[in-house]
Amino acid sequence: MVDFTLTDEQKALREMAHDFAEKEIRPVAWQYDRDGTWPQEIIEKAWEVGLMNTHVPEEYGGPEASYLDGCIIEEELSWGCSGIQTSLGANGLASAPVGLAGSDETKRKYLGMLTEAPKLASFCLTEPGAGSDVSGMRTRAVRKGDVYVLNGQKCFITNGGHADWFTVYAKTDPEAGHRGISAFVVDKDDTVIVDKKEDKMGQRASNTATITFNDTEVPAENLLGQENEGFKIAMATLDRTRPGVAAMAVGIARAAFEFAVGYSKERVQFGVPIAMHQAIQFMIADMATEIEAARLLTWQSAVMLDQGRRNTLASSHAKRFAADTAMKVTTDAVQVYGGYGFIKDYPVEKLMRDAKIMQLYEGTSQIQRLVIARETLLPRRIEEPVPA
Ligand code: COS
Repeated sequence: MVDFTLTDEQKALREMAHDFAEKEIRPVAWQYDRDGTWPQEIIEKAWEVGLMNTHVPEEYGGPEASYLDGCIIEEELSWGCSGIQTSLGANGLASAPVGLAGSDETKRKYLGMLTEAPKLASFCLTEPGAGSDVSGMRTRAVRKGDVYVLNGQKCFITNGGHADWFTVYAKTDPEAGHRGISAFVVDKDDTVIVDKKEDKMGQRASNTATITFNDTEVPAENLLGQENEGFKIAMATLDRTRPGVAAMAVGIARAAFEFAVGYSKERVQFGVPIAMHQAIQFMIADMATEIEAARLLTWQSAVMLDQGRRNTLASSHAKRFAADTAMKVTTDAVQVYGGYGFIKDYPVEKLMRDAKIMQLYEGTSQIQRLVIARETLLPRRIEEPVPA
């Protein structure tokens, strides 16, 4: 049976997340955007009420929420501010590879760190020379006795400046392309250098850093899965996190849509509120349809995960469509506001800047199309490193 109705628990969860977004995030969102303020207080409050680390299993101290529940939360918090939600949600990306391929001991230690205190972790995949082309990475991990020694640089790392540990991808066999990458959990220590805090166009309340590993020694037991299995762990991770990013894009789009609807009823031109003009009505109608469609694709990609099914295609559909929708809806919201939309005193230009990153991080809209094209034209059986 296909049922798009949320359970009473899910409705309560949505209400709780919305309430948090409205009371704790919205009142400071535009100021934090302007100043690039790190939302430490909000992180602590969100952790306290259980809006972080939602996928961590109960045995490691988490609430073990479903992927759909995660998406419901992410849409609401991102409606509040997607930059702040990026800071709140990045633990999910960093901890997914641990959940997928870590030993019980590794999970207990590192997932436990996140659930015992409001600590942060970062996912280190991208490098200055390896963005979409993951297998082009140059960070090296060399086994020396009981440790791996890591050297290299990762960039655009969310929460990098505040993380206590990192999931890091490095070449263990540089000649083997994607089959020569391994994944590790790395503790923050003196050999892990946070080089740079990026000054970004949008999502300015999130921290984005460059991280350099300088002869960083990682205990061999911190290898995730098997040696040279890192590429597949990264891909399986992104399959699991892209629905959440899609949900965030829906949240941004919904925020812009609500502002545009409200403004169109107040702003008078040619003697009537502009909502009376068909030119505006059609823009509002398209926004409404696209947001609904984006949410349905998002939920589908999450529910497939909850059912234990591989969701590579569905997750790329959702991420691509929701991100492009957020960009279009926020751009049109600025259009509805006219010249005022371009002014920082009004709320929508922030949303348009925030939306842009949705088409870039966790795989650009072009990479999602590439995945969709491959899955459509050349469907293949993909062996995951571990069961879903
Ligand atoms: N789950 C598990 N395994 C997967 C997979 C998935 N979703 N997708 C691919 N694989 C496996 C393939 O089966 C293949 O396995 P074999 O070695 O057994 O043949 C291997 O991984 C390589 O796959 P593919 O040939 O598709 O790799 P490409 O180098 O062509 O890269 C893209 C694929 C471009 C899709 C990948 O590099 C990518 O997603 N890039 C974007 C990265 C990204 O999102 N960066 C954002 C930063 S993270 S915030």
